[in-house]
Amino acid sequence: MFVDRAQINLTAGEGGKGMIAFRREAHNSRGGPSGGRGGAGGSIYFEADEGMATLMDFRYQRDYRAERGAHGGGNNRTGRGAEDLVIRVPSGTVIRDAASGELIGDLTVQGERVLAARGGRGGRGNESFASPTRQTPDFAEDGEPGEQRSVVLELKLIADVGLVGFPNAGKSTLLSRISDSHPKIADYPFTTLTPNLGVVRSGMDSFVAADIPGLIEGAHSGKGLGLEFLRHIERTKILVFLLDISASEPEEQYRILSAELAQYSPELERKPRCAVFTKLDLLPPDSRLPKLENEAELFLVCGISAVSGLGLERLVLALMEKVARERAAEKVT
Ligand SMILES: Nc1nc2c(ncn2[C@@H]2O[C@H](COP(=O)(O)OP(=O)(O)OP(=O)(O)O)[C@@H](O)[C@H]2O)c(=O)[nH]1
Ligand SMILES: [Mg+2]
Repeated sequence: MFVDRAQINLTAGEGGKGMIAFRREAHNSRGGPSGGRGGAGGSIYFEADEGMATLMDFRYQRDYRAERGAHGGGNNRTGRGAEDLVIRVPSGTVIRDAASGELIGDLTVQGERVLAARGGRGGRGNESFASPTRQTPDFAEDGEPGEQRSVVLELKLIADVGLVGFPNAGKSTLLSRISDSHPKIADYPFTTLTPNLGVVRSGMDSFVAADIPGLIEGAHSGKGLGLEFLRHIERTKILVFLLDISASEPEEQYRILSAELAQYSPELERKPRCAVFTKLDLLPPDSRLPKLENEAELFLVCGISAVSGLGLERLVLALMEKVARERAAEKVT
């Protein structure tokens, strides 16, 4: 459900044949050899295109071929190399060899390119085979065949909303309560080892939320599991900071998380964000929520209990509305 997938076949271009030719000379019907080399066959590349959203096109067209190189000519002329074939795929596409599973590329940034099937080299013409002992070689090479392989394309769904928080803050629990995803939940830190995605629905609308492994102080420099996964939230529209109200100093958690994200990338710092205090059921009813620094920058501060369900509906509605607004703003620009 979360992954768009397609398998396609690539055949890079064959190299052009080497030429067999001889110079014409008045006194000699067979002058020196002059057959040129064949041109290289076209290679096949994949290129990330942020304008594409799905791998649908690849369901309809499965075979991709690059052109062959031109044959070599007389007078030592090398055949023209064929043009490369560039296949555009949505950013976020991972490309693997279908047979071996080998990773060929993981294209994330607009315009990023990877070579997937190399074109064959052109064959040598007979001129290349001349030597003092073999002055009139009457043979040439064929071009090399182009590389041929099947590849699997996988597009990871990009989340609209990223859930960030310390280990054990209740990120996976929240995701499991509001989406169709069933992440592992446990009362020890670092339960989540790789990001989970879930589709959150309300009425006709939906958004995708990602629960990433817990962050700790120093995450931007590689501490804990955080660093590798921060890149998964780089493309979300909004960030939700989950703060465990039963832990000591939840406002301090916010300050640390905020600083970590800022140090990782200014891009993350600019995203609209909200703060959600979790595990409200562990406090006496009517307890006040702690004050956060720069609270005015948050589009929402609220409390929830994933156990009792308190505040979940309101949170989902607020996120849905914010996501819709961000989507609309993106269309305008
Ligand atoms: N009482 C109570 N416990 C909760 C609530 N939400 C989560 N928990 C508990 O808190 C613990 C951690 O929850 P997780 O959802 O696994 O936390 P996480 O943030 O995903 O943790 P990591 O994956 O380790 O980063 C579990 O034992 C949950 O049952 C809540 O609203 N109330
Ligand atoms: Mg988790």
